[in-house]
Amino acid sequence: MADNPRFASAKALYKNLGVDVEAALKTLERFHVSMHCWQGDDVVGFDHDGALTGGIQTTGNYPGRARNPKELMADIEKALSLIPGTHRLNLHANYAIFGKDGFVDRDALEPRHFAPWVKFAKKAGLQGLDFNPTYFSHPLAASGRTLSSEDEKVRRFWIRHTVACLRIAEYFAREMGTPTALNIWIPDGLKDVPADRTTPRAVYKKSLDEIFATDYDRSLVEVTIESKLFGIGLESYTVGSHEFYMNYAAKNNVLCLLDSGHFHLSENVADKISSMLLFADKVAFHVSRPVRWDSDHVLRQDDMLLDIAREIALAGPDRVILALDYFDASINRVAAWVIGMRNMLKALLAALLQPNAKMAKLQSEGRFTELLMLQEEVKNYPMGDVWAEWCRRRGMPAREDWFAAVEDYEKKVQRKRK
Ligand code: RNT
Ligand code: ZN
Repeated sequence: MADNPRFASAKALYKNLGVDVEAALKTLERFHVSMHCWQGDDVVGFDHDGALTGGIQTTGNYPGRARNPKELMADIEKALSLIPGTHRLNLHANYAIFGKDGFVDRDALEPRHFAPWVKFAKKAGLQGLDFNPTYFSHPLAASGRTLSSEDEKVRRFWIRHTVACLRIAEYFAREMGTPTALNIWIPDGLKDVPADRTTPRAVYKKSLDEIFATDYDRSLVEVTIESKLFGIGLESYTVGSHEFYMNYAAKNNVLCLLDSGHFHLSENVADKISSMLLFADKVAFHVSRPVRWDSDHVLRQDDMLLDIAREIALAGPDRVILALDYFDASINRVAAWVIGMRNMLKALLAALLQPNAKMAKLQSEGRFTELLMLQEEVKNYPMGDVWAEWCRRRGMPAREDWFAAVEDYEKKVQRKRK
């Protein structure tokens, strides 16, 4: 079949620039983004009735929050039907599904509590499942300390929880046939100026050492550790800081996870990637959008995202573990997923459609005027026509017409949840 005229002309323009559009689309297909289940229900999960704690917060009360596994799965399925590509689902331990034999606490979770998710993932054609132990919204996290707790009973509970999660991650990987990323983020910190910064970090290091002393299959589970700058109510000190994890990862053969909302606002997360990858096989991401603080807004195609996507695209699909992490409760939650996922993919496509080798050569030859000129000119190339063609090939709505499906779903399904 002949290419549609807009795509054909875009392809010719890119060719002139030295960019192979079909090759870019092939590479784009190899990025499997892990979509975070927790956007659908405001990070509540299914294992408690209490508030969301741990220094994170959702704001807004748009109608239609998913309240149970069935609703959440239906919403995820609706979102996936509007997102081109083959992707992954990122689950948290508090999304365990308790059947007839009832509730178990987080330290006693087993693969069987996640069997319905595996069934769902296979049916939805997902590429794999990723996992996160949940160290927040739980009575034993109320002190603000989990794996760094100096209360041995509390610390032991969270160690058992993490080991249980390693087993569940192995189960996901075996079932899905792709490795599972298991991401550790603990909220531990202090509201006010610490008297002792060392002890909590030393305790936490000991806990991680104890966890990783258990055998787990490293070909199935890729452990990532996520740093943070501060949390709400924990503004002055975070145990799991960037330096803590960067050093821990380097010495213990696990991977760092960079959440783009977890750094000073003027810090450029994109700039970190090339350094990290000189010292590790992979780097993991929670792509988010901080607005004035770690606020977890839906991704926009802003400079931050484009810059991160460019570094990720240059590194290539095999060297990154890519997940999204935001939770906006003020807009339709299915749309929040669709907009964020499509924006991540659009940003990757924009990066892949740049004459990257040519621009690198200009830099190494010191031709900075020409480089600046080219970097700016490529911004106005017809990326949207290539995106539209990719969507068409994948049987997905290309432009704003996807929104009608979300509006319809909101009216017929989400608004009826009372
Ligand atoms: C919190 C971290 C963490 C969570 C999710 C729910 O600041 O970003 O990744 O958002 O695990
Ligand atoms: Zn995160």
